Amino acid sequence: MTKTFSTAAAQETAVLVALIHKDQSSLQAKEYLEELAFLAETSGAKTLQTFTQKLEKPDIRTFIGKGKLEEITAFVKHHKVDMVIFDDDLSPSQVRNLENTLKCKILDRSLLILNIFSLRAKTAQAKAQVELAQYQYLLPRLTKMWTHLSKQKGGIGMKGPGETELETDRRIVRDKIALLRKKLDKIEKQSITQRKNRGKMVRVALVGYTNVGKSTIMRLLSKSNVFAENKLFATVDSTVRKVVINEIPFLLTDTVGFIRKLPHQLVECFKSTLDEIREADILVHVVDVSHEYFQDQLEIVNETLSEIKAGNKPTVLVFNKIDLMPQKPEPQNEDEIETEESEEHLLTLEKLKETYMSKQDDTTVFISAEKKQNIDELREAFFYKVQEKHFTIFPNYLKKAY
Ligand SMILES: Nc1nc2c(ncn2[C@@H]2O[C@H](COP(=O)(O)OP(=O)(O)OP(=O)(O)O)[C@@H](O)[C@H]2O)c(=O)[nH]1
Ligand SMILES: [Mg+2]
Repeated sequence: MTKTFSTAAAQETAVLVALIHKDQSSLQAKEYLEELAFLAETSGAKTLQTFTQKLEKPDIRTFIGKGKLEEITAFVKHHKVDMVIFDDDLSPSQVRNLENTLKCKILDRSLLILNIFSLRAKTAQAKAQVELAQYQYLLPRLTKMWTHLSKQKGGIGMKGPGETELETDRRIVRDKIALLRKKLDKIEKQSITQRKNRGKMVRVALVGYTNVGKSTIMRLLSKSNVFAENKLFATVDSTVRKVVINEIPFLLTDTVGFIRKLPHQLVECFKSTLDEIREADILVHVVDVSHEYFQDQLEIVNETLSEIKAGNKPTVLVFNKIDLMPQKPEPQNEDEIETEESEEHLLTLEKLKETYMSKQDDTTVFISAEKKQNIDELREAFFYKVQEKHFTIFPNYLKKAY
């Protein structure tokens, strides 16, 4: 299993590792590693090789077994690999032991995600939130060995707080955490006031897995210049815009994307950003229907929404990127018999529409934000959902047709 991505001159190199066990099939491990490679790429690292190992449970000392570790060590040495990234969280002692053997940077999925967030955060609030999460991640790992290695190696996973603080003791990190908490409390108070000042307007939040097209939809509907790109976590700060559809105004919020195994430190630190979702009247759950594992992503988003107590809200389910779906083949001539292959094609858009539109209670729309397909239907769905809520806030308001 080798994955190669476009190379830049001084790009750091990475090797990825995942386990296969009773709760994680080889197919899932493959899927997670593909995503981990995308995370590494977003961070600026080139994946040279991926390794998997069947193990009932992670080795308490080195996460992977002895033989596999030897195999990876030989690869790392031969290719002068900069870092080994594990798909699951490692304990501080596992990191130490692995560093001793592999003699390169050891990262786990959480650290990689934290690193991307720290590169992306723009507002003072997002910056402080990420910094707090990084310090909390760091605190239990603050050991002499880690300090020693981190001082030698810069780059991915070693930036942000810690580079100098690592040399000092835990108390300084704890003080930093307390300070950041205070700073965040202050910002939080300001944003609560801001949110109150927004008046009674209906509030809609775009939610979904990372890279599904939330910001692209935001840009389309609010005609604003929200940042979108084909990388994970393009958005980590939430943006609010006023949108008017058929004379009904509402507030639309673009939010941070979700991902599986989202570091718990981040969820906790992003509380106020997630409040935008919790306090929304309506959720617009965006799904990248062209993604091989979109159903898993949909479930992960639903689980995360429940975890942050934002499940059970009126929702518009938007299946985006339909332009990337295989189309139903046009029959060449009338007598053409359906082959197995064309049957398979039927599991495309048509089948999906049938399944989801009949099954879900929520409003479901299939669009392409990029190619502007079905956008009228999207506006209509927004309009009816917003109107319902608007009606409860302003009872004298007369219902309109779209
Ligand atoms: N082909 C195609 N690409 C799309 C569509 N919608 C968005 N994209 C692309 O998908 C990528 C991600 O879009 P974003 O709008 O940044 O996605 P996001 O959900 O905001 O992502 P995060 O902020 O990272 O969570 C970008 O490269 C978009 O151009 C679509 O309908 N079709
Ligand atoms: Mg975005």
